[in-house]
Amino acid sequence: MAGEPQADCLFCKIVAGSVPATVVRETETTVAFRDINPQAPTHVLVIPKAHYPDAATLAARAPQLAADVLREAGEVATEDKVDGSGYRIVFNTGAGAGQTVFHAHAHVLGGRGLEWPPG
Ligand code: D5M
Repeated sequence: MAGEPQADCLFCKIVAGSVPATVVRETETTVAFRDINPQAPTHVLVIPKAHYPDAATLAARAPQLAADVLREAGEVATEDKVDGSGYRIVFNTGAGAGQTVFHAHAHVLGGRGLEWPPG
């Protein structure tokens, strides 16, 4: 069923606490934790606690939860003090775009200059 925990999902395991993560924020519906392979001084992942495979599916099936993820991305940027200099919220969607974990997540990147277009 949509949103149900998946036994083989790494981020569901982080939500459950069976895989450790450096959690920076948690709400009733979301968790934010530092990326294990940071690409910028601030590199935090914001995930819904419920399992959806990607951001588009999350937005279609649970729009309030998608809004929660976006709001938390902004809160992370404020807490890490990268909101003033500018930051990027990225949702890699599909393997061809670099998605490797198929549990919806926002990358929050900041603390350095960010080029456009991204690679
Ligand atoms: O992003 C998936 C991201 O997940 C990638 O930047 C590494 C990160 N990752 C993988 N395992 C962990 C753990 N255990 N903790 C924290 N971060 C992790 P994607 O957009 O799917 O490529």
